[in-house]
Amino acid sequence: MTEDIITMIEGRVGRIRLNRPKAIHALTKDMCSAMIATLIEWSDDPAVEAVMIDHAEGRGFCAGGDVRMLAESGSTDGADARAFFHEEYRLNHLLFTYEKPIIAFMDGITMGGGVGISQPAKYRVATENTRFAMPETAIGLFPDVGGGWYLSRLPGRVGQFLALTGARMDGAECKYLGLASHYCPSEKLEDVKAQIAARPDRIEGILGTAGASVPEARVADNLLTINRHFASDRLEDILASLEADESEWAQTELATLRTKSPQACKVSLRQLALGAVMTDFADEMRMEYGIAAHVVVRPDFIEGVRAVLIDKDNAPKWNPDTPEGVTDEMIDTIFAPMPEGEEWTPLAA
Ligand code: QUE
Repeated sequence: MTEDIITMIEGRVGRIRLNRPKAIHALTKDMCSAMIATLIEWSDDPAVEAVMIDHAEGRGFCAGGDVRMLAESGSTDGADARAFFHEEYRLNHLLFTYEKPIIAFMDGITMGGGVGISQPAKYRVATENTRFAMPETAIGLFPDVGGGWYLSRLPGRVGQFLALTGARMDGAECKYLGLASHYCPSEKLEDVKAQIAARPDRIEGILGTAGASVPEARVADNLLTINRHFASDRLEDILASLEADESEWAQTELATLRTKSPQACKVSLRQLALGAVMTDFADEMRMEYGIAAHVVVRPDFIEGVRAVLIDKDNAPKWNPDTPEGVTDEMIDTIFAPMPEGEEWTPLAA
């Protein structure tokens, strides 16, 4: 098994610690497999009453996934990329349906794949270090790992705003929006974890007591503006709404949106619209797997990873390079179900 995941039983709880500090604990397929194996083992182990997920050392909880590998795979046949997504989404779904309480500590960067392993937890602890985002439209991807489920269930149109712009939320904003269930200063985390390990029947009280006061959430001031400008599921409408608003906020968000992949933005809007009305999380993951399989072999993903993470010129050449260039037919193709026998399936119950 991989050394990038540390697992242990401490007191009455199981602990899963991400341990790949050189990549801000971004997830590899082996890390997902190791977490799945451990969670399955603990599911019928009476010595494990709850599971805590955090990161072992260094900054950040989890920066996402192994996107360089994904882009390399996407530039050939995409098989390794599909295998990664299949395993990662199985982990996301296992966490979502897990019978024992899970506590995720979002103490630092929590983006992409990190969101996928923290949002399904019943207890999601934010701190003053939390930097939450779904930044995938910057690399031609879309807010996967269940993003279509979580983001579409946020207040108003905040989810669409986060999906399209990749805006970062701090710990107070996460608490305000419900992305975090609790807020706790990082200096108290070690003590909180020790208390939970000793008394997992008192998680709620322990987190509540440690919580103290939450700083003000800046995003609260912009909610009405966000709801108004991001009201439509059509990218062209959102851009037109921002263009018509001369305020600094609108012009900044407009400039941000224009750097993102138009294809990725349109995919995200449809994904959230469909995810909003789903009643089974497995349906969301099945849909996302189909989207991912189509999107990884398209030019925007490979170009986005090149521009943002490899060459770091931050000058991606999107294809198509305008919202109007991305047709509904193109999006239909991306949302086409996988061929029979190639669909995503959850782990057997
Ligand atoms: C958009 C993304 C990702 C990103 C940057 C974006 C993403 C991701 C990473 C990332 C960051 C640091 C690492 C790493 C991956 O960055 O999904 O392995 O060490 O995983 O603008 O979607």
